[in-house]
Amino acid sequence: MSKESFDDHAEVCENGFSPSRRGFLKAAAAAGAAISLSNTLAYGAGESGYWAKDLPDEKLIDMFSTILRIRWHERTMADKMLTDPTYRGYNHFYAGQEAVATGVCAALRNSGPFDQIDLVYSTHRPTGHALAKGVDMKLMAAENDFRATGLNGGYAAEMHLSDPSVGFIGADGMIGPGPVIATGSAFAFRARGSDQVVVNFGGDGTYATPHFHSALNNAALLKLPFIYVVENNLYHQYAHYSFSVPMKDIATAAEPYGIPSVVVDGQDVMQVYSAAKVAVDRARAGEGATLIEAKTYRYYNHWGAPGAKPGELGAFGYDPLAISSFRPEREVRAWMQRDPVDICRNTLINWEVIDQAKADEIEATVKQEVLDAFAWAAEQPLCNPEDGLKNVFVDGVVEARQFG
Ligand SMILES: Cc1ncc(C[n+]2csc(CCOP(=O)(O)OP(=O)(O)O)c2C)c(N)n1
Ligand SMILES: [Mg+2]
Repeated sequence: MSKESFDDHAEVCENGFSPSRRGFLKAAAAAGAAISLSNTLAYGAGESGYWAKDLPDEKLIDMFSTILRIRWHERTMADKMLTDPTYRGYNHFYAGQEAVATGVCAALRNSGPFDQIDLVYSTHRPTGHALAKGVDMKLMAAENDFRATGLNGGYAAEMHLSDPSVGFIGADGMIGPGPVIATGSAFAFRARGSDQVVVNFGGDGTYATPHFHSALNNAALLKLPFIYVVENNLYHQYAHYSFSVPMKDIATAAEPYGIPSVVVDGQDVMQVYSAAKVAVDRARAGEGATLIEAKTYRYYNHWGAPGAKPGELGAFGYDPLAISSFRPEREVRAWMQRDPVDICRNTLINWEVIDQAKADEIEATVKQEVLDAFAWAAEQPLCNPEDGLKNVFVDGVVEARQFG
């Protein structure tokens, strides 16, 4: 960042510690323009979505179905929270961000033996990542409602979901430490000579943690097969990201570490897939880490469904959990105009992969699958709260181990 553009931003901050969004974005745009993009990842002759055009029709349809599966899972769960007093589940909803998880996971190896599949480390907002990585929806729905037959016996729920069988190492309620653990896995792959790849998803809120920088530093020093996907949805909890990030594009943070980075439109699954494919190919080839920043937006409030109405997508207006109304309703509606479901559907129709009738048919099938998953989960036995610590501690003595 040039001194002038840094000063621009500093000036905005001086006009009261809380720069207005508009002021911040104006200064950040100037800063962004001054940033050298020499390390920006070149993907497909500069054409966004380039690599996706090579995909077989079935794979593209599969990506559309995944976006829809996430969308209807989130909507159905939000409606359950709003209307069913017996429902225990809760979630940090991922609706609006579906194209990010879908595009990234479509570029990964998601099935096969555990020593061959790629790993995903998720966040406190994990249900989209889980479904995109291949976690069974029924088992996840049961888990989120604390059912004994759920994915993790009903003891994990949303913020501790995990399914190693598909390489979904898990959700993580702590903001920050995930990427450091993820680089540990990437180091193990490198040490073993495996071509597996590790993806860490993190929000814009992770930038200001030491773990973000430690992970990038280690990934660069050790040339790890590691991809950090920053999902910049503009807010952490109820604060705009300008409160903790001094530049417009978090992707530029990779530059001092010598790691290539790219900013993608997180609402366009083809762009996300193409960037992820380039990053995965680099990592598998032993060329090291990549940082991808996906600009995106969440349609619901930070947690749960305050401000939402049953049957309607998104949450508007005042969030009683926030100190004040933290985002303008107009902003939510503007982002909903660039909806990842619509963008993917229109692309597939333009590419003559499907027509509108086929798109409707796929959506109807997905909706039914989601309803079936929630209906199945509701019939499952509940877990025993008394057994909550059963799988937390090991019985007996654990011998110290050292690998030679
Ligand atoms: C170490 C730690 N500090 C604070 C919190 C509380 N917290 C939960 S989510 C969140 C914000 C996360 O923002 P971001 O990374 O942008 O992800 P998003 O919620 O936007 O997906 C915070 C501060 C936490 N879970 N862990
Ligand atoms: Mg965020």
